[in-house]
Amino acid sequence: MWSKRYRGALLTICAAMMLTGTTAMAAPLKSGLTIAFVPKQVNNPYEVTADNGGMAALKELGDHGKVVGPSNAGASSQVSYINTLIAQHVNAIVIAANDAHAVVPYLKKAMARGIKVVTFDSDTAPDGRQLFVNQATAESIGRGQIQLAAKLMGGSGELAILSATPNATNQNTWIGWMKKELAKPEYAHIKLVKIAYGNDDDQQSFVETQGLLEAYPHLKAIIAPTTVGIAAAARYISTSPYKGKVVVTGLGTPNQMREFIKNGTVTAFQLWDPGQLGYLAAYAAANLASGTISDKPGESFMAGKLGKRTVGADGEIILGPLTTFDASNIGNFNF
Ligand code: RAM
Repeated sequence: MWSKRYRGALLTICAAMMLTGTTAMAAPLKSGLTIAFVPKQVNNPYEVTADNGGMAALKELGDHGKVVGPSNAGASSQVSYINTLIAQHVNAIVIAANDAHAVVPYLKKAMARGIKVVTFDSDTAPDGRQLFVNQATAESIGRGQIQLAAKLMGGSGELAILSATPNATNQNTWIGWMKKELAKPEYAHIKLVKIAYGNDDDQQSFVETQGLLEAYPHLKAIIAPTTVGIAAAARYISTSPYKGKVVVTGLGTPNQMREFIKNGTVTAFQLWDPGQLGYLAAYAAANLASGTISDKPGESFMAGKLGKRTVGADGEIILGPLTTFDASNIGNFNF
């Protein structure tokens, strides 16, 4: 039997542990902060879901959230919005950058005036922000896309990539990892023939798909690592003689891809939950603006329903692993 003294000591330790736990959970966040989300473009369903996730988090926290941004993903399209947010002196800017460098001088100006800057989805050069909330590691996304495409292609044939804009930091980083994965001997029979850019514009992505199929009559697969591109490519192929012959895969939202899985144009594609990405970015920004974290690796914070998150190297915070969607699980997702 345990002695009375031993039991007493145990109780004290448990109480101390509970207290510490409670203190960590109830981080002293400021409330009433104004935090602005600047998406790549406001009319992209992926970005809308991400921003909605951010707004939901800010509501939970008692902060004021707003979304402002351009309708095209051009390199400098976000600059005027950043300038306005500086003039309004918001507490934090959460931005999916359209270019790694074009926005940096303006974000630096914001930071110099005490505005916290968090990138999410698409990063800037590291000096343009304090934290980057990344959907998954760029390596896992890039390699994962090739592994899935290779399986769908049966291990051989010509492959093309239909990307977003030529300057998109996220797509370019993923494509870099795709090339590294393709260099492995197991992909010796897969040839990357072209990288095309649909600029995250539906119509342009549709036309680029047509162009790829005309230019490469033996094309076996298209990877579109953009939700806009994959939906446009699938739509083009769904009513063409290539349906069932040319593989279309990449990164897509289940809601935009559902009909193409159903009609057999697409077998499988990948993504993460964009709503959760925005949600995590909002919590990171609120913590940064409250001073509960800075940009130091190893610092952690509570991100509401997503639990405890930790700042990694270069101020990067990772949401989680990729999900692969196909006919067996797409019904479970609604975004
Ligand atoms: C598009 C955008 C976004 C990207 C997704 C996968 O919606 O380019 O930045 O993360 O696709």
